[in-house]
Amino acid sequence: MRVDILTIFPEMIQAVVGCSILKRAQDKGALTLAVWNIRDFARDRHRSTDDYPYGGGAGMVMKPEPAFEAAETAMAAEPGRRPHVILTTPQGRRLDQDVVRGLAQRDWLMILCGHYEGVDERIREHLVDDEISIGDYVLTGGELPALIILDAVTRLQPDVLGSEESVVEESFSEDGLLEYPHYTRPAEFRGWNVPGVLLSGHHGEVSRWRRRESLRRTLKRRPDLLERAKLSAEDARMLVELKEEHDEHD
Ligand code: 9D3
Repeated sequence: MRVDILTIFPEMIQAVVGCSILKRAQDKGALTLAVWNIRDFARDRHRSTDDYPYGGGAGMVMKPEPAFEAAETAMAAEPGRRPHVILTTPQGRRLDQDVVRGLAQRDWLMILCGHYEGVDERIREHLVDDEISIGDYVLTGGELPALIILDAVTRLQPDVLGSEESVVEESFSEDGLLEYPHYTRPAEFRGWNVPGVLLSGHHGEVSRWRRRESLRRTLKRRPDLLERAKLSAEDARMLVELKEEHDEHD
């Protein structure tokens, strides 16, 4: 997959993409990343990327010319192909794993990092295909959202994750529940013991315990996920028991 990121803070992107799985994915050739400084495409004496809003009001607006010229220069690298162009903005559709899976199918993404109070509407209308928010809280700009999108789509590319990590992705997307509690050695730590069933060697009992704890945790913390989860008849029975337990403790 190719990803181009257009930003007024390229250092912020470079600081992250040289690390960890994103670095490994680039070294392996699973990810080709290009970071473009929008300011390099500003033509005026002050190299401005923003300007006052027509009609007045507070805040600045991202100018169209530098953003379009940065995007067109990046697109010229691959004539005959067009990227899926994303704007990171609080007004976008909310990122979740379904959105990530859809974006991960594309072979070329271009992410324009939103900034200032907003972008000139002509950028939205004539350059951008898709607008994405990472959640309902206020950040200082679209760079961290761009990195989050990049991280999430990169880990779904073939051969980026190790076999153990990819199993986790499968199980999350398969059933849509929160994970069960994990333990490792020692079996006793400061008087706190690992649940006996995990030491028992009874694989059937371990599986049932984990499934129950996944359901318990999802019911308590994210009941919204249960509506979309893939539940077996046994899961449904466990849920009834867990709800009864919950009610007894009221
Ligand atoms: C006064 C209205 N503000 C919107 C809540 C203006 C505004 C605040 C902060 C406009 C942009 C920003 C900077 N944030 C982003 O560019 C951004 C973002 C975010 O703040 N939260 C979640 N997802 C995203 S994606 C881009």
